[in-house]
Formats: sequence, C-alpha cells, structure tokens
Amino acid sequence: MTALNLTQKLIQSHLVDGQMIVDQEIGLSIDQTLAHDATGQMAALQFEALGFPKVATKRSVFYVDHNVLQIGFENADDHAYLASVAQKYGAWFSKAGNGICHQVNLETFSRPGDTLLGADSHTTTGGAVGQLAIGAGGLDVAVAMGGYPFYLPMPKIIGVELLGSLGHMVRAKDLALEVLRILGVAGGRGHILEFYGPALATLSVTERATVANMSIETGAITAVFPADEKTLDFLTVRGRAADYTPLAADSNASYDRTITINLSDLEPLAACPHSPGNVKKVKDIAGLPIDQVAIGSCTNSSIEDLLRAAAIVRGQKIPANVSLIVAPGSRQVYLELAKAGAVADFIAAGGRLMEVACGFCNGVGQAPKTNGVSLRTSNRNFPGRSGTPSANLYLVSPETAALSALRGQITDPRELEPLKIDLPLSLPMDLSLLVQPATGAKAEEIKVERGPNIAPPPAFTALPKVLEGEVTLTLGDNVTTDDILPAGAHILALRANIPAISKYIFNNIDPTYPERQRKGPGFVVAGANYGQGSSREHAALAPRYLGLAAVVAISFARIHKANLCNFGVLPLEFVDPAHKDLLAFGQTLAVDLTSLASGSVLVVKNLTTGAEVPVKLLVSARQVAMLKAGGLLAQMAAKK
Ligand code: MIC
Ligand code: SF4
Repeated sequence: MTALNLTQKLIQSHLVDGQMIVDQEIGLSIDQTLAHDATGQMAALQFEALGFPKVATKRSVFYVDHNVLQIGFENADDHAYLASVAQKYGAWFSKAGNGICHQVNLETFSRPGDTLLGADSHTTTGGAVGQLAIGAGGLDVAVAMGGYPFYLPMPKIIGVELLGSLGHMVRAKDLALEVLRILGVAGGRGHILEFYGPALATLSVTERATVANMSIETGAITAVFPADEKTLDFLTVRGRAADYTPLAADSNASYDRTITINLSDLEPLAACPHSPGNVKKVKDIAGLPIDQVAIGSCTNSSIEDLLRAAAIVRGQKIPANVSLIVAPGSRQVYLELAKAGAVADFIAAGGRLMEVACGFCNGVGQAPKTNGVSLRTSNRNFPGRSGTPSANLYLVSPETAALSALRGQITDPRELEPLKIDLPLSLPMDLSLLVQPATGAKAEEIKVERGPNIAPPPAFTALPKVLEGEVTLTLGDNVTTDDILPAGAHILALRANIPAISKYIFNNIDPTYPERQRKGPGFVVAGANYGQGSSREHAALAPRYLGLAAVVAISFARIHKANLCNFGVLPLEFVDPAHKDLLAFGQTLAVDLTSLASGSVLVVKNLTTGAEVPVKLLVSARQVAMLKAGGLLAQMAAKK
C-alpha cells in the first residue's frame, strides 16, 4: 500500500467523487458545517431556496459573533432569522455572547478525522485537531448542509516540518507569521499545509489553532495538524476525550514540497501595513509610537493568550494616549479570565473589555483614529479593514501587543521575565448558549422569522452566446474581498439584503462603481490573486447583481473563484499576464461563449482597439455547467 500523508488520508476517507490526482476536481462528503451572522443569512436563504427538507450533516451550527452591535433592527432581525431557520431545519444556534465561531467550534465540536466546511475563511482553525477544515462561500455550505459533496481541485500538499522549540516570548503567532514570511500571501495557493516533526510535541492545540487560523493568509486551502497526545489533552480538559482518535501521516509519507522551520531560530515578528505577508522582526520596528492595541479575534483569543497578556499588564498602567482593547474569544474564555482575576488586571491597567465577538477585527467598532497606528493580535491588516481607511495595522502576538500597550510603542517582548500562568485543569462544557435543533412536530411548527432586512437571494439568467460589455474597473494584484466589499458594522448589517449591500461594492476603491456597473454587463480587469482573504460570497453575488459578467485576471484566490462560478460570473485568466494592459477602463469587450468548456481558451475581443486577447477558463466541467445556467441556484432550479 502506498504511504499516505495525513491530508491524503483525510481526503481519501471522505472522497465521494473524482480521484486524488492533483488539480482534478474532487468531491468530499462533509461531516460538519458552520456559518455565522455575516455569511449564515445568505447560506440559510439559499438552503431554503434549494428546497432541502432538513440539514443532512452530522452537525451544522450557526453562530452569532460578527454582528453584535445591534445599532438598528438589522442585526437583531438577522439573529432571529438564523435562530428560527436553525431550529426548523436541524442546525444548532450559538447565541450572541457565546463567542467567535472558530474558538467555540474548536472548544465544543472539533473532532479529529472529521471534515468541517465553514462559511468563513478562518474555518482552517479546525485543522489544529486533525480535522480537514475548509472555508467556502455560503452557497457551498448550504449545499453541503443539504447532504451534497463539497468540490475543490485536488490540492498539492506542502509538508511543514517543525524542529526545535519556541524560545522565550516567541509564540505560535510568530510561527504563523514565519510561515507567511516564507510563502507570502499567494505562495500557499492550491496547497494544504501539513505540519509534522518533533516540535509538535511542544505545541498545544491552542497554539496549533493560531497557526492553522492564519494558514489561509498564505492562500492555502487549509492546514492540518496530526491528532496526538496534545489533542487528547485539549479534549480531555474539556471532558471530550471520547471525541479523540489518534491521526498521523504514515511514517514514510511524502509531500509535494517540504519546508523546515526550526522554532528555536524564530524571533517575535509583526505583519506590517497593509498585508499579512509584509512580515518584519519586531526588534526592527521597535520604538514606533502606537495609538491602539487590540487583543483578541479568532487568531489569539484563547484562555492561554489572554492570561499571558493579563500577566504582562498586571499592576501597571497603560499611557494616556493608548487605547487597550481586549475581546475574549468565547464565553468560556471570558469566564475563566474572570475567575483567574485577569479581567481585573486588564481593567486596572486601563484596558477596555469588549463583548465576546469578532469586534475590532473586521471594523465592527474600535476603528482607530485617522492615520492611527494599531497593534492587533488578529489575522488581517488590509487597508480599511479596521473601519479607518488611513489606519496602519500591525499584526503581532499577545505578548508583543501587551508589552507595547504599556510602553506606548512597539516593543520586543523578550525583555520581559518568563511568565507564570496557571491554565485551568478542567473546563467543563456549558452548552447553555447553544440552542439545539428542534425535532419532529415541534420543528414543523416553527415559523421562520423574516424581518424587513431579510431579502430573498436574487435570480440570475443564463449566459448569452456572445458576452459584450464595458470594462467598468481595472485593478492591480492581491485585491482582497475587503476591497470588493468592505467590512464594518454599517455594511455588515446588510448581508441578508443583496440590493442594499450592492451599493457598497468597491466602496473604498471607487464609490462610483455600482452606478456605472448597473448600466449593462461589465468586465473587471485585475492582476494576480484576485479575491484573496475572506470567504464572503457577497463579493461575487452583489457585483453579479449589479451586472458584473466576467472578471479577467492574472489569477484568482480559490474561494472567490468558486464563488464567482456559483453566481455565474466568468473567472477568466490571461494566457499571458502581459496582455493585461490591452484591456483598459471604459473599453468595450466581447467574448464568444458558444464553445465554453473546462480549460477552454477563449478570445476577448477589444472592440475599442481591435486587440484580441486569449484567456483561459480554468474551472471544472461542473462549474462550466453552472456558469452557463447563470449560477448554481439557477442550475438547480432548472433541474426541478
Ligand atoms: C473575515 O475575517 O474577513 C470574515 C469577516 O470573518 C470573513 C467572513 C465574511 O466576511 O463574511 C471571512 O473570513 O470569511
Ligand atoms: Fe471574526 Fe476576525 Fe476571525 Fe473573521 S478573522 S472570523 S472577523 S475574528
């Protein structure tokens, strides 16, 4: 028998379609799903539109964690809608106050060997316990909830060998940033990162979760860690030892590529503005004055992270010109901090304790001042992400963040003495903020609550034989989904309402885009890695609603490309990247689509200049059929 690495084993045990041949499309059965109050509304609306009678996975959960400000009726309407849909159709519902989906899911439902599909890019966090945990658009999650497979191209696997052990005040965040320093924000595209090696024996599940969380920032599909003694410890402390299965690669397994990182060589690192891939040593940027420090987010909001940060600020005061924000990742974390006196430590130091939620991480509150410098323990520092377009965000470990908060400037935490913290030995699960699905007649009786903010998903028509339209926007490399559809409380409140949210497409880049795009079919021309970052399908769905017909780019990020196909927007890739300059703003383009097929080379005719530009359609036959029909919903509706 061929030796398999762990990723291959996880794929093989869930393979329901295709073969494990790199780049060929495979279909995986999905054990668990998650979605939240930024993506879940649209996932649930599409689940309903697809006519599924019940959730068919082993477990599906809707979390309330992104939109908890409730400054108007919209957030609360969305929560009520999600609660009622979950009850009726057989999903769990995690109430506001229970915590960030990835943190809670890891604590409560993670199971080595399971597949987890989440309508959130950081679903990768679940790889920390040996799950195959992948982020996708809401429609893909809705389909998986209905019991259908999830499709993706068979990835290549990068083996990341870890040696040594983390030194004084060097933390898992620094390892996550080192991986980003090596791979950049696109180096992981098409790959899964599999971690192995002797250093794993020194890394807790919490630390592994930080690394798995940020693996998506390299463009990778996800990260996978083995399930071992550390996994058993994590589950046992939570009374969940029964969920443990040991999992590892075969001893002579191979990888498509390997990277070796010696943890003993690492130093405290920071991702500097405006990309998680812009990694520098903390000591090289030390001394930079800061305005804000924000500790939390699904990357670094565990009990361990926050107890360590509290131990650093204990008995000291932050300077008057610094705002220290602390947002625990889950109710369990918050409770343990309170019991340990850490909440008091933060308050006494001058910190501001936030709700257990995503909060500052994606601009739902705590936006920095104009040109402000904010040090954060989160995972993305894209321009505008904090809610302040001119802010400069640095991503660091909780230790670097806490000490810098005290000093009012970026500070290398290695000048601290070693910290002594006591981690709780037992963390019994309290499921009281998790509402279980209703069953039988009770479920039938439940009426789905639809407030005025809940609008049905728009319907789209099939592709024409010849697509003609204008270039409505031209862009550079690494355009993020935050660029396409900004985060922030105001816009996030409209996630269940496509007509309303479509007015904000490309808002920080060119606010006139929606108006222009509405006039007829449009083309966006972009550089490499278009659509990196979040899984938000609204970044494909809302532009399509406005009339976007095709994106011609040098390359695409995986989740966004799948989302474009799901909504019938053609993702076309330049055969020669140098041709990008042949398609300019305002020019009229035409593409003959009569012989559309997987891998076909099409010709984009520039009707303004006469240039002819060859482009590839690098999608599967399944996606071609969906594109032709006008998207997955239209395709499924036509089949009925
Ligand atoms: C993010 O971190 O960007 C988000 C907000 O969690 C998104 C989800 C969304 O925007 O809908 C993600 O990572 O997928
Ligand atoms: Fe929430 Fe931020 Fe994590 Fe996204 S990255 S799930 S916004 S905490």
